[in-house]
Amino acid sequence: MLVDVQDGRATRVIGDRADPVYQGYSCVKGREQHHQLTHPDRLLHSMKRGPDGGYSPIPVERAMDEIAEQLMRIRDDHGPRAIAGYTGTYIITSALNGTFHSGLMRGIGTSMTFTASMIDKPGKPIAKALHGAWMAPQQGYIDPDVALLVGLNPFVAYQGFPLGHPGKWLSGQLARGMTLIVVDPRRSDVAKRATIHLQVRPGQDAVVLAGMLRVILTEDRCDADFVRTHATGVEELRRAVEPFTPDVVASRAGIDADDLVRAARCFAEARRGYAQAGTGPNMHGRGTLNEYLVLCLDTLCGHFSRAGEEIRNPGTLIPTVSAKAQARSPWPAYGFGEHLRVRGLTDTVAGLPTAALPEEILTEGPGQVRALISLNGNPVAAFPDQLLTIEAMQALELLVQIDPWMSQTARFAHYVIAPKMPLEMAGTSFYQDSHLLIGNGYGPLDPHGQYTPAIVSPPPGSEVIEEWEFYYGVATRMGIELSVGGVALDMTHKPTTDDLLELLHRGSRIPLAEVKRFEGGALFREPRVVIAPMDPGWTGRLDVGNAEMMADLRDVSEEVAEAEVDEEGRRIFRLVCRRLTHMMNSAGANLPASNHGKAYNPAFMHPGDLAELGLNNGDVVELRSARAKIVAIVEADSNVRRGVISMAHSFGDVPERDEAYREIGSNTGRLVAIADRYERYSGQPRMSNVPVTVAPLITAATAATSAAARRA
Ligand SMILES: Nc1nc2c(c(=O)[nH]1)N[C@H]1C(S)=C(S)[C@@H](COP(=O)(O)OP(=O)(O)OC[C@H]3O[C@@H](n4cnc5c(=O)[nH]c(N)nc54)[C@H](O)[C@@H]3O)O[C@H]1N2
Ligand SMILES: Nc1nc2c(c(=O)[nH]1)N[C@H]1C(S)=C(S)[C@@H](COP(=O)(O)OP(=O)(O)OC[C@H]3O[C@@H](n4cnc5c(=O)[nH]c(N)nc54)[C@H](O)[C@@H]3O)O[C@H]1N2
Ligand SMILES: [Mo]
Repeated sequence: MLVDVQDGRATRVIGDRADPVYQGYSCVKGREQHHQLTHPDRLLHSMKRGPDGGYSPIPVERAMDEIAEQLMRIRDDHGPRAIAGYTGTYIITSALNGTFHSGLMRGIGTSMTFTASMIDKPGKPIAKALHGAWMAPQQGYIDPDVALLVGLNPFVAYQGFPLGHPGKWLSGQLARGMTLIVVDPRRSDVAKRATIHLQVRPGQDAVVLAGMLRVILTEDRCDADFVRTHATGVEELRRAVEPFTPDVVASRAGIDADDLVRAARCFAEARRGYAQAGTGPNMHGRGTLNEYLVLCLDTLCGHFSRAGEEIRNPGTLIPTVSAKAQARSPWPAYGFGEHLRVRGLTDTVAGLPTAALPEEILTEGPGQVRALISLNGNPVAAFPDQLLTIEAMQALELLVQIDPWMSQTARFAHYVIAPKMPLEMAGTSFYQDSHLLIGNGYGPLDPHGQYTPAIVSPPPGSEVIEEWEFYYGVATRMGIELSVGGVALDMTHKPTTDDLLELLHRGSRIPLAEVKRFEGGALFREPRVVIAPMDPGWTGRLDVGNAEMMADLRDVSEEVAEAEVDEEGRRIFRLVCRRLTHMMNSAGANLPASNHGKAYNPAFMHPGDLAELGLNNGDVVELRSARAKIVAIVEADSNVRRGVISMAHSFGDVPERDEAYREIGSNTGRLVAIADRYERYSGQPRMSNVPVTVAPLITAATAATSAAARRA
């Protein structure tokens, strides 16, 4: 990005055309970020809640004194497990956040650390462990002849295509002859450009993917050599997908049988390609199975890079990866480490089940969580089952929220620590590289690295700190030693951010000092990394027939359709997740221009459904699930499948503020019940494909009249 600075203030942020990855492309949230630095609502001081519930500024050193003291007391009285940590999506504000947060938790002696990944796509790492992994990159974004996107939308959310300009990339690939297959109940931005769009009924992804696998297996369209050498479990998979004939899939998923067969053939015929699943298929209670079936598709088709090929992006600010053209057999996915006290849930390769954190706070007895340090996330806005989450936040003896805003969660916190924001801190492109390790579909195509110094100072008169400084300050007071990059920190003389970044990137493929020489970042192609051949006698295999996954498939094949009307004869709709361009989950509401005057999250519905319900665009309705109800404003969108309501999450606030739905939107997480079809691996409940009924509340016409009356 290019930032204009006048009199020490950032006045404009735009994309940098000279940047090799983004080529000038930027998203509206990035372009408007400078408005946040001086926004009147930004916290310029840390805050402490008083006995009356009101907040007043507190010097941050004193806040750290008090927090450290309370943490030590809680640990002494109840043991380290009573202290938990949570990190959310804005962890990417600094490359140092993850290291410092987990360092403090380790020092405290608790393993109760939770992340947003577990209410996102936990199925990805869990499925990978059940399936095994190729020890070199997948073909992924490099010259694919086919791309299969299951419930994700790169034009808005920037996942599913390589980092950079999504439209330019797709146009280039389509011109090369790539086939784009999209599976989505909504004709999303990316579905509009698809070669084949399977506009499925939500919640039926496993059915569709199993159907595609069945076509590929019965028509012998596998990459036979690859499968013979590197995979096992094919016969188990063949048996498990047998019930998913094209006709069964067509009737269950509400698509055309011929389209399914065509999609499967296109996918298998392509020489190179990739399949990727997004939040859609991860949030309806079968995320792990869906991710597993996606991996099986790529494995059967041999979509992996081979010996002698060069790794196009071996990472820049991470140690050099070694790559071999061989399979790593599966490894334990869950069932180890910390055992939660609820629902038999355990630690997993993706982390602890975040959906169960509120229950861990509310369940009495030894080990009960009493303190929470919440960094870069917003539980009250984003967690499934908002009402339970609120109850849990209220029950905490100590809640520390690190947030530049009095967010939904900050308003339950005992202390809110006011942080610096990205343009005020030095940083590196570390997360780009660390995301490469997640697997197919993350990170830039080419090895890009960047260091940026702080661009502006925080507003005059403010007292804001970098997130790591909070962790360092608390650790010092608790007598905990922290380390970065394996090097113990001097806990008496505070290091600088640059010192710490040096440590974090120790041993990286490109030394940080080298990256720093290129203002605005550069590509670092040398030294190149070539994929080595399989070790002699290597026996590792990818498993496409994992017993638990096959059992889950059997469950799916036996599932009976859920009711389409409730006891009172009201039609049941399916509320599905989606993202909006101007928001990043709960964040972005205070960016002035980007919401085009619409601060709420509309409930997008097909015009035919609106007509059937006697509703008009802009009418206010009540959406009711088995768990709770919210108020929403409907908006006609013919791209949404009939029977589906498409609505963004993390809007709205506590029930007391429900009346302000037009100004702050409504919280879809409130409609989610914590134990509704939750996954036994990740504990993630059904957060999409939620059954809801729709009841009219206020017509658009009445709403306009009363708004006019209010103004008058
Ligand atoms: N119903 C439903 N629920 C969902 C989803 C869904 O699709 N449907 N999606 C899920 C997904 S995928 C995710 S990842 C989670 C997200 O869950 P979270 O990560 O917990 O939620 P965010 O809203 O991303 O939290 C970001 C927080 O960072 C704060 N913040 C903003 N800027 C800064 C900054 O510069 N510094 C610091 N320190 N903080 C900052 C924001 O104010 C906000 O409080 O939500 C999940 N919840
Ligand atoms: N602008 C913007 N960008 C973001 C975010 C944001 O809030 N705003 N959030 C970030 C985060 S935390 C994440 S995790 C990523 C998520 O990135 P994506 O997963 O790409 O998220 P969405 O754009 O919501 O796309 C999900 C799609 O799934 C579809 N869908 C819903 N239910 C189903 C289903 O049952 N089956 C199928 N096949 N599809 C279904 C929806 O219609 C939607 O088009 O985006 C990130 N980027
Ligand atoms: Mo996410």
